[in-house]
Amino acid sequence: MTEAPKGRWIVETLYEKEGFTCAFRADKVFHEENTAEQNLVIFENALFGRMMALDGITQVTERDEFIYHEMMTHVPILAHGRVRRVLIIGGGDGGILREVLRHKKVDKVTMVEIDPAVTDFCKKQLPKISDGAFDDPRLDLVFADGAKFVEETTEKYDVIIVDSTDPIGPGEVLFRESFYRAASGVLTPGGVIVTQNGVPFMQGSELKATMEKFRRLFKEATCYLATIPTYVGGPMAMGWGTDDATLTSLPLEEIERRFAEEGFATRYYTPEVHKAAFALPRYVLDCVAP
Ligand code: AAT
Repeated sequence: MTEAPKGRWIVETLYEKEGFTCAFRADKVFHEENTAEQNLVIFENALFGRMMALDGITQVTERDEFIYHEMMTHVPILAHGRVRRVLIIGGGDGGILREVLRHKKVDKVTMVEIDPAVTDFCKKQLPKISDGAFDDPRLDLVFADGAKFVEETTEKYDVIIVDSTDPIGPGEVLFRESFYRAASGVLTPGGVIVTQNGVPFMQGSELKATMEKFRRLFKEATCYLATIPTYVGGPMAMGWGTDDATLTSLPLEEIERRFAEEGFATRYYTPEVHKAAFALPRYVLDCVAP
């Protein structure tokens, strides 16, 4: 074995109990603290650029964030087609917000993040991720627990994007049936909820659990896939719940027409990728279907 290059290694903790890890060399640490909610570290890595880990789990990197943020946002918004109001749960780095705001027809975005320190330090140390999105007048930024927010709000949303941490720590409540039920109650008719649902090759039971709950709450419960290199272990599943079962079978030409009308450029999302993302391998289908 060759000797590893010197420097501090940030070791991914997500699958440590199961006997697997990977590590990122921190060439420079910009910020590290135990916030009221979690351990936060923002550092520079030679391959992935600036990145943030929470409780030892990679959350976002400058190099590959576009894949996750584009797919979590443009798939539900373009599939729905008439989105004006969006609720983001989590997403403190501002990447989902940046992509949502590219949709001209969206006139209000509520973002509910539990940890103000994430937003604060991402604005300072990872400004490329939000790219000015926090200054947009369409934004209503709320610092609160997303599960509590959906129980209490009287507002309705066309799309809910749950950009949460894994079901460990503060994100755990965002995988409970009570949260999904309350979230379904704040959707407008035909609205869509999408959720960060982990990498099914590694976290299949997590996807299975969400899908069981979604099947009890929505006419259509499925997921779609995108491969994000730093969420290691294969493609990530994005949970999909809606009462409008036509949204996943839109003709390609219709998705193309809606995307062209928006007129913005993407680096991962294309209408073909959008449609294909709902094609699921057998081992993923086994998590989705009973
Ligand atoms: N944009 C990709 C980054 C994330 S971060 C997920 C965010 O969810 C964090 O900012 C965290 O503070 C916030 N969060 C956690 N729990 C709650 C809660 N209960 N209410 C509101 N916000 C919350 C996603 C990374 C995915 C990692 C996959 N392994």
